Amino acid sequence: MNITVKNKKLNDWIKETADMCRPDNIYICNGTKEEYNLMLSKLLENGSAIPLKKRSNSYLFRSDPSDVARVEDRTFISTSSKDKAGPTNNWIAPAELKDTMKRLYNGCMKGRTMYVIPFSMGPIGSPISRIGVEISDSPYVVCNMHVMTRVSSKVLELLDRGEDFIPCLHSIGVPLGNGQKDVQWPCAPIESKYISHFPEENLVWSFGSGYGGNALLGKKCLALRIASAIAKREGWMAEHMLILRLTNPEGRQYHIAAAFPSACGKTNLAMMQPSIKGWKCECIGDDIAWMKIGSDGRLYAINPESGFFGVAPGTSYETNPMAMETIKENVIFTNCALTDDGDVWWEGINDDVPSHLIDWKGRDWTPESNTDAAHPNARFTAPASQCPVICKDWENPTGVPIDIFIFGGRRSSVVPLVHEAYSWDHGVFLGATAASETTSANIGEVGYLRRDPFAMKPFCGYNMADYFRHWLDMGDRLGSKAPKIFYVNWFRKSPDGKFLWPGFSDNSRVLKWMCERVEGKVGSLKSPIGLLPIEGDIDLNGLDIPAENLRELMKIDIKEWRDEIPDIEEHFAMFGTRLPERLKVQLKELITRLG
Ligand code: TSX
Ligand code: MN
Repeated sequence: MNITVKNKKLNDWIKETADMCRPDNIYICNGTKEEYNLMLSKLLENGSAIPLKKRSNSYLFRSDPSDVARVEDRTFISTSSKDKAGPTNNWIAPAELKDTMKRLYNGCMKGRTMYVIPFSMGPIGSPISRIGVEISDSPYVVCNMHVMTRVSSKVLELLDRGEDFIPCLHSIGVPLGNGQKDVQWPCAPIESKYISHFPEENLVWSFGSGYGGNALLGKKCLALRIASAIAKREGWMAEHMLILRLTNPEGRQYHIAAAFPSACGKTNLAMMQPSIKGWKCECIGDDIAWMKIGSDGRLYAINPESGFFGVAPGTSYETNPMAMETIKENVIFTNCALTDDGDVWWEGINDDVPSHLIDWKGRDWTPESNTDAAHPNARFTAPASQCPVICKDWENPTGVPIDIFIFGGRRSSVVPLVHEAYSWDHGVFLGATAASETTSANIGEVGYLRRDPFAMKPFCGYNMADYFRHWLDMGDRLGSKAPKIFYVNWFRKSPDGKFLWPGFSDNSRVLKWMCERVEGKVGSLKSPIGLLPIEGDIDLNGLDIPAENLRELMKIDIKEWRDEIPDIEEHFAMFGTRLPERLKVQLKELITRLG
């Protein structure tokens, strides 16, 4: 061991874990550049990292083809009773799951180094931040954690002074025999992968995968699943939301937090640059928001992460120029294609397709190949500080006061461009019933409607019905200071299958309308599903869009909406008697308004 640790809980845990996993060495991380370079030199040496000539200090990794995404059916919320995990989570009793996993962990780090990674989610020392420690046998995980979280000896100092932490244990699950050569991306077979959460004791155990959310335990495991359970107990919120700041031409700032299911362009919205004159947009976070009620009674949000772990395919100067600028240097790419001149490439990056590439599986690829060159879930890991429009307050320990919540989904019909909730309870109903049509980016059948309440279905660390209740409780506490709630759909299509709304930068027009609603500058029209913009109130200056398109975008078809009801009822039925009465009331009122 390279450093002595004074925190007793941490020391005991390191010893206990080493006794179980039996690594050859133990290394305590300090988050320095030298340490990052040391990890990379190991990864370069065994051929796991490919240096990119075209991007300074940037590397490409290729995962095992079986280890390319989060594994939802291998993800467990292990609470004392199945009811506490609820109908949207996989559950195994803690004793049984620990027993199974201890057998897997037994000797799993032989021939490897065990890295102890102390990290802070949120600015170090912020009252909203939390400390975690990840133990992992993957140097790739160490590098990614350096970018995505605050890994630092300052965190160790806080621990030494007795601060508590959330233990996150990770192993790729591939011990090495004496002198055995490592493979490029070691991982365990799917049936021995486990992404386990013990929210009653603030503990994460992950085994068998080296990829993203399965392995970078500060993100989905700690900052969403464990944090959502802590937040419920302590009266705050851990949400799957981007955070942005909009500034109007008079300099008034509005802070927006927005939740979208996958494949809706959340990172694109987080870094969006307005097309309307005089309005400014800055990014605070693209994935997770932790929010607490401040002494003034308003809701304050921080981004617990320090980097972007973004989906590469589809990212371009057209869809997200600020992301493209962010990923020019100091980036870890995973499962992208490699160009002959030493750059990365992916589907949708630009219009010219190279005549030759090495694909994400390491094979020669040409435009005639009928496979993707980059994996659809290929990623970039980049420091948030490199984003040209990162907000100067993105690391403010107090957070930013949220004015507006947005929920959304991808719907080719039925749902209008924007509507506003009648009340907090109605807004919670909109979040609880949020739905998106599946795309090729999802697994399973394309184009069917999937309910993803608050975009939290894969990330809520306890019973989703109790989570709905928590949202209602937060509204009661916030009272008149509660953010306004809106629902958007950028993806409505005309009967001939064309997108009706230009999206991207022009979404600023919709956000502007929301801000003017907050100010009371514009009115609204009552409809059965919520409040709609009055014609002329959404700023369409400089936008060439037929009036007919706009009417189509805002159209509420009563029959189509009545047809939605059975699906919402079925969705709610899953939660049984645990579903809050106030959401049943919202459903009844919607049915009544639809007549
Ligand atoms: O991210 C998207 N956003 C949010 C941007 C801030 N995408 C990409 C989704 C895939 C992840 C969108 N796609 C958006 C959007 O608002 N809208 C659409 C649909 C669309 C696609 C192409 C066009 C228009 C709309 N092109 C032209 O109109 C030329
Ligand atoms: Mn996410």
